[in-house]
Amino acid sequence: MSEALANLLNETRQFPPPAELAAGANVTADAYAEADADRLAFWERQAGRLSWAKQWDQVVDWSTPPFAKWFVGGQLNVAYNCLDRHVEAGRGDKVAIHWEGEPGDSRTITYADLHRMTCQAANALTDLGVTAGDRVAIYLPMIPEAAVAMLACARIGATHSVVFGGFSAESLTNRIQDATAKVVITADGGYRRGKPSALKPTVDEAVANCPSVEHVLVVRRTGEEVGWSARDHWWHETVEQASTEHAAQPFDAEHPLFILYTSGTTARPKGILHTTGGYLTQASYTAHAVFDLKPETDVYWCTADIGWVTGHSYIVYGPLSNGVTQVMYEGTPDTPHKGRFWEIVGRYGVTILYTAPTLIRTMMKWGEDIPAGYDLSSLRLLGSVGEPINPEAWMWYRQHVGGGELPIVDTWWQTETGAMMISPLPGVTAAKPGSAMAPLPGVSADVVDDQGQSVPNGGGGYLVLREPWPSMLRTIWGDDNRFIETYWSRFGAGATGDSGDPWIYFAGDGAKKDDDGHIWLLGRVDDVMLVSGHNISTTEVESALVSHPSVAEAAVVGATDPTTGQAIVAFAIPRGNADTSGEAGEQLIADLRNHVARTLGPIAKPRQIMLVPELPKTRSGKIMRRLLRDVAENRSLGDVTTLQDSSVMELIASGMGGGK
Ligand code: 6R9
Repeated sequence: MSEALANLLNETRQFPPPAELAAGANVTADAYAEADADRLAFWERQAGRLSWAKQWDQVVDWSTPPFAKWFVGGQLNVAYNCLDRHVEAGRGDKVAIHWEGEPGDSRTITYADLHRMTCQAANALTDLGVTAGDRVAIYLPMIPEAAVAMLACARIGATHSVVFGGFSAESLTNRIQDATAKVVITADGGYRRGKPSALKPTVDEAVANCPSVEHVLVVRRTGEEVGWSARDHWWHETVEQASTEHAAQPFDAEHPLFILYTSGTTARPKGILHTTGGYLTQASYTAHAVFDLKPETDVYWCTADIGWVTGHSYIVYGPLSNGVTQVMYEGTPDTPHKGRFWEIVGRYGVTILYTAPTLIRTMMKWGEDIPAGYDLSSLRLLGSVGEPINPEAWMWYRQHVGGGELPIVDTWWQTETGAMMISPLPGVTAAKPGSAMAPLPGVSADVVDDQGQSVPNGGGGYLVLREPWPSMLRTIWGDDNRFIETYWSRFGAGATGDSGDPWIYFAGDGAKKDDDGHIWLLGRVDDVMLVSGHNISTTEVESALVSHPSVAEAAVVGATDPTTGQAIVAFAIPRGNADTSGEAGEQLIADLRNHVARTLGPIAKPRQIMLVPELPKTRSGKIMRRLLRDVAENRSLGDVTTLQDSSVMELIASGMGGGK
């Protein structure tokens, strides 16, 4: 990465916070200074934003790295912090969730309602024999019961493992078996793309191979016919009949809160383990600081699914612990029409929107006329997460969703980090389009070279985290060795074997520091290409392509090449109005190759560009470059079970046959 081209990412635009937001921001520049002066005291103060049953004795125990303990000796209940304390403070009538189903049905759930529902679910789970430390798998659509199920587990100290509703029976089986879950919470189905999409049959198939499962709790959502067995219980016949009284017991700060499996593109999924006190501290603080949440006035909407970490930290635990009102939406952005998201923003007066670059690029492809047709004037802050956001997508988001003036927080973090780590602060940072900017207060991120040396400004390398942080993963469930091997053995003590060296967390992402020291994420390190001895990041070439007015979205891979080692092969989705037929298409491809060469230098000129209608994505919206590499190298397609739409691959492969 040190050889990254000198003229890459010469983005110079910078947007200071709107004066009004800066003047009233929850967090000011002082937070950086305070955290720099005393990092542990800073995190103690953030832990103090929560309600603890017992104060901790020690902020962090890092005596047996890389195994951390935070707020040692402290006790708290996560559900109490998300619900009871707001109700006790007289805010029970405040709306917690404006829920909208895909078919257009809706529910308004106050904090008092959510509290009652959670108490009932906690009692019902207890009746089914679930006790603290047991694991419960949750496989639900985006309905309020998903949040209730998670909070009920937290309330009784059961460890939840949410599995995204789009995963297959086999993926679900693996995850249930790995965690030896005792109960599965599911639904008959949910609505997707205008029709019911069944879940229960998948659970039946999975559970047949999971002897640990004693009970299956089923929410009725679609009303479709389902198979039934002795271990099945309807939610409305158990949970909704249970007592609404339940006293939350405090749990140890290090009590396991949840396991969440990261898919990984190749290897066996890793069960990322998060615990109670440190996780909630950082999820809650970052939601407060980065979204500038004002519980009295904001209506917040995160478009992620609860099956991903973003849904855990920024639909359930972060927003609810802050007592804010939020929107939760069940379905897809283009059902029944492509303006659905903007219609929802207008209907509920959404003030803060948190979404993913893949969504923004899809909206770009559909054209700016669509958001222009809706009233988006309630919005005051925009967020992005999940992938690097290309500068052009950032500008489009600001221009066409943010009316040319709203701040954008590009938040870098991972399932493993539990909460945001690198992001602008909306009232402080003058953000640059495409940069996550700087580590949040209390976080020490750095970019290092192959030897683990911090790179100077202008240099590129690997993103690392130098100090433990409260919401860090504690281990990989059942596999401490893999935890050490994956995250702690590339740099620092885990690499040198010298216990005098510091332990350094390897994030697996490439990154660069610009001349001002701001951080730019460059994608997973596996996605870096080596072309004629130059390291070139897929993200940079993709951003160059997307900066061309005819391109909405692009994916770039390095394909084996006899002369250059690897050659750049690009897949580009044209914008709605671009002419791509016959000769016009050939001309566009030639223009694009030249455009990249002009933007980044001749070394980055793609060998080949294909115009495609879609790109293969994981279900969480990340581009699957591994599959595109197979197409580019004419290999047979690998495992496509986690693809959003596997027919995309056939379309792309047939486009390849056309020789473009
Ligand atoms: C929260 C989440 C983690 C990986 C991470 C990185 C990519 C996430 C990003 C970003 C650039 C951002 N990523 N946010 N890359 N800029 N703002 O997505 O967790 O699903 O575990 O993925 O996503 O590559 O390492 P997870």
